[in-house]
Amino acid sequence: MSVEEVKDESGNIRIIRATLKSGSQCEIYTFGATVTKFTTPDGKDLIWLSSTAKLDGTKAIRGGIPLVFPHFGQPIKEMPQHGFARNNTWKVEGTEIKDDAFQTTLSLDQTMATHEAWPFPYKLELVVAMKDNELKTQYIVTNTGPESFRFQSLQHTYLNVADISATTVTGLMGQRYLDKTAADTTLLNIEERGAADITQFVDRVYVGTHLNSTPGGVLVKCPTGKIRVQGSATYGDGIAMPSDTVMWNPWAEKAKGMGDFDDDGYLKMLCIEPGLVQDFHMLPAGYKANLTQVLSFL
Ligand code: TA6
Repeated sequence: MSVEEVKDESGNIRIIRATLKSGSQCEIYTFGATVTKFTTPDGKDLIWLSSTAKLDGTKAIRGGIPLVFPHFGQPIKEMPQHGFARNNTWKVEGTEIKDDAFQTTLSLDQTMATHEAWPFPYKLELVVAMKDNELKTQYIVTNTGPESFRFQSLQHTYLNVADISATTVTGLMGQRYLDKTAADTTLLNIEERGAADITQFVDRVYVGTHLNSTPGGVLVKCPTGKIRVQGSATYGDGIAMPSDTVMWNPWAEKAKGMGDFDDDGYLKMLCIEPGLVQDFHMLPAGYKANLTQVLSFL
């Protein structure tokens, strides 16, 4: 097993690469604390990364698991889409590796990144824990200031499904969702399909899914294999709270319209994104909100 830290000319860590004894690998850019790779012992790439993604810090990385905070989309017009967590360099707090497990923690706070439209003291932490066939990412928001603030957070996970036409998603039947492609994006629809397929542009927020309450989470069956996505959230000292799940595939036209998204990338990826995004959440002074994702290769 090994941990490689790629540093810039100032000696700051830019990339962390870890390999377990089994051969499982993960890669994390300190820019945005963006996980860009997770491969299993038999070489299955679970994470999709656009070949045209900017990896030089000039914009958020297209692919991997970008982190959204303090808003999802652009409800605060003065702030960039999806906030500032994904386009700033985080600090590596610590790393440990054993034969069969790797863990690292990265952090960001208001002394490193903030915005006048959202001027609150905060701390973000991303705890990445890799085992042979599992990648757990805990995304923790802490209000370190004297007053409550409102926020949204999300793990914008790009899965490598290899072929979207041979991909189905199970575990969402009966869940209510907002359809951002519809004329009325405020309507709550019901997912009626046991095994949802993706055959066009899809952008929807399944609300209150609290994925770890779904038996076995959401299961993505695709040529890469069976990928389980479990999302859950706790508040304060571990009070379970409902979390949401975003499903997104831009499809052909929108993929072509993004300079950092491979034109045919929509055929190989699907975003399944655990988040706290249906609306803003209030976080009192001193409180934490922990949004956890567990990616498992079954
Ligand atoms: O994944 C949901 C979403 O909000 C989509 O509406 C789309 O905008 C996507 O995020 C990508 O956003 P980005 O700013 O990374 O291009």
